[in-house]
Amino acid sequence: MRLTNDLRGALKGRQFELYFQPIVDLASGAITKAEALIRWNHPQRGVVSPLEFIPLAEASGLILEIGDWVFHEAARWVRRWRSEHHAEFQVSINQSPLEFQREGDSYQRWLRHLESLQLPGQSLVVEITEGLLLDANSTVSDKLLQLRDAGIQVALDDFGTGYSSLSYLKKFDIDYLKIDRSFTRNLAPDSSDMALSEAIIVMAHKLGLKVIAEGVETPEQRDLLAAAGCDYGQGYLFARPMPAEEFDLMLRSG
Ligand code: G
Ligand code: G
Ligand code: MN
Ligand code: NA
Repeated sequence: MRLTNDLRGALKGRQFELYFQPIVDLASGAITKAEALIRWNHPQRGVVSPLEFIPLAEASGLILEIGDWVFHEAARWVRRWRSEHHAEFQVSINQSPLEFQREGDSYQRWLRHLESLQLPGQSLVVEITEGLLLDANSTVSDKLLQLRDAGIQVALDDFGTGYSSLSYLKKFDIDYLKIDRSFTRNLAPDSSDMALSEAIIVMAHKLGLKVIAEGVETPEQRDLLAAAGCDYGQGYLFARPMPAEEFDLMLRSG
């Protein structure tokens, strides 16, 4: 397929760009984290969504190189933001199920790279989806342990959309739950989505996890989440995903 062919040249051609979206501490309003989101600036088609090219990258095996590129870019920027903005700043990166289950010593190499930058593992969070944990095989458990050994944290993305079994939450060491934006969208006092969000937050806290609400678009949603004890918010209310330089300027301007 032509797009897959183009994808092969995209890394060398420097056509990928890492965007960042702020994650806000709801109690203080401070930006203490960011999610890294990849973009492909295709020379003819313009911006291609990861929803379109990540599956192609997985099918062709290119996902491994792309994932490494994302990691290196994320590490470069989090180093800067930890030294210039907030000492505990974290950047989260997304890993698709196939990518997460890839063979090899990737986290060992990542850890060595972080060490060379004098960054602790806690600078990074890896976002995975709950489906991966539901039918967790030994590769998945092993990868989670490797991350843990490296000090890299783990977030469960799109939480609440997938499965009803929650037993994996006690089985695996997870640091963050990201409440899916389908819950945030219809938040209102006494709504069922409000009840579900509150229940997720209480459960997460009892298990020692922090909660990030995705898709926060209005001050009302932010206030309801904050009142429910949600730790962090992310969404268009605060900012859309933006190029790293722009994100850097935003942090500098306070
Ligand atoms: O930012 P946007 O809405 O375009 O992201 C669309 C989807 O692509 C999201 O599900 C997101 O998790 C995924 N995605 C974004 N960046 C990356 C990445 O670097 N690697 C992987 N595997 N998925 C990503
Ligand atoms: O699957 P994942 O949660 O990684 O994807 C994050 C996606 O959500 C990104 O594509 C990002 O662009 C999108 N996004 C971020 N904030 C908002 C928001 O407030 N509203 C909507 N509709 N999408 C958002
Ligand atoms: Mn995500
Ligand atoms: Na999500």
